[in-house]
Amino acid sequence: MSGCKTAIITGVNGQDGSYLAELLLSKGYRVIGLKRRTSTINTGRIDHIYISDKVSQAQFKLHYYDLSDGSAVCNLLSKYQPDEFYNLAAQSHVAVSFEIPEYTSDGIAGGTLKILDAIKNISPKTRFYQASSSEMFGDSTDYGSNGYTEESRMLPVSPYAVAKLHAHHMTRVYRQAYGIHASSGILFNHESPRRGETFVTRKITMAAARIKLGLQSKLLLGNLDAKRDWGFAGDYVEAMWMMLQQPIGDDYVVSTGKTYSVREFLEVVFDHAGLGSYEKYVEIDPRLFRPNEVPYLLGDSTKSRKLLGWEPKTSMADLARMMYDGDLQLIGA
Ligand code: NAP
Ligand code: F7E
Repeated sequence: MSGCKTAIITGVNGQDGSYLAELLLSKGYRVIGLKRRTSTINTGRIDHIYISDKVSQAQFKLHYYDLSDGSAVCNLLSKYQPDEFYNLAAQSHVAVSFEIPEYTSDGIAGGTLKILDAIKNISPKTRFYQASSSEMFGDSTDYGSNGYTEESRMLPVSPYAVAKLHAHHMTRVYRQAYGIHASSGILFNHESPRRGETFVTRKITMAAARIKLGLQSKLLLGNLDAKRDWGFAGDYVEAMWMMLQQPIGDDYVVSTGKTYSVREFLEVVFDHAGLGSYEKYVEIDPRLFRPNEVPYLLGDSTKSRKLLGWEPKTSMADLARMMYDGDLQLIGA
């Protein structure tokens, strides 16, 4: 396809990959989505794009890929010479990373390095986006009243976060050493009706919907006191794209600037569901506590707001209600 931009997205069938693919297609991009092979079909979040009459086969293509496969990246970069490359693939569950640290680390740290090095050698004009994470701040106390900034000290406390920090620094190294247009988005937690079902927000909204429909009576959870800066994934993919439209690559915090506990998220959902107090349904399961916990996350996205012109549009309460309503419809259908 000539005349339009081409973007490669790893993890295209994940939560963010699906929203980003929609955004880029709406802007006229050709999107090359990379997904790994699984024994059961895992394209539920992108099937609507794949079968849409409005999106041609040439505009949206899928290829198999794995973060461990450097030759696949080289082949795809040679074939497409993309304008932009968004690296969203990851074993993204923090608790799981304590059980499979080597796999998590190899994929995130090693996989990102493979991509950066392939861009340097094969397609150096390709602009690169790395999905960095607020988890990298860990339990660092280096934040002000508005939260962590791009300059705050990072003290990761999980294998996932250490691997993300490796990839984050490697992105900066390739930017500085080789002049690659490479950016890291330090994204704080972002959720949606497409959120994976084992993350706490979706676990809560699905359980509340099932309780409402009489299909479930209890919800087992871990630490209710952890605080997170929760935004909407649909808003956050816009910031990813904006980063790659800047004259040079850089690091950007993307967050709402408001933080709430898991307990507060529960209260909003159970109130919206008309179920009364969550305490009637929630039981604390010690198995769901992590060996290390990130107690508090609040992001200061002043730089993104000023330089990118980005703004979050969705409050935690609106997000919680959107997710519950989506689950009620899904489960009740
Ligand atoms: P997600 O829903 O878990 O999606 C991750 C994607 O990566 C999925 O498509 C998954 O495929 C794919 N993947 C996993 N391991 C892979 C491997 N070895 N090779 C190739 N693909 C692999 O995550 P998300 O919420 O969309 O997040 C997108 C990225 O942003 C991730 O890198 C995550 O770590 C990072 N991040 C997320 C948040 C957040 O709050 N959502 C915040 C900061 C950073 P399967 O479907 O086959 O598993
Ligand atoms: O946990 C607590 C848990 O798994 C949030 C990923 O997208 O955001 C995400 O990581 C909090 C933690 O997200 C349960 O202990 C209590 O304090 O939804 P989560 P996360 O660990 O913050 C960051 C930015 C990423 O980069 C990651 O990829 O909720 N919590 N009870 C629980 N968490 C889960 N999953 N399940 C529970 O039952």
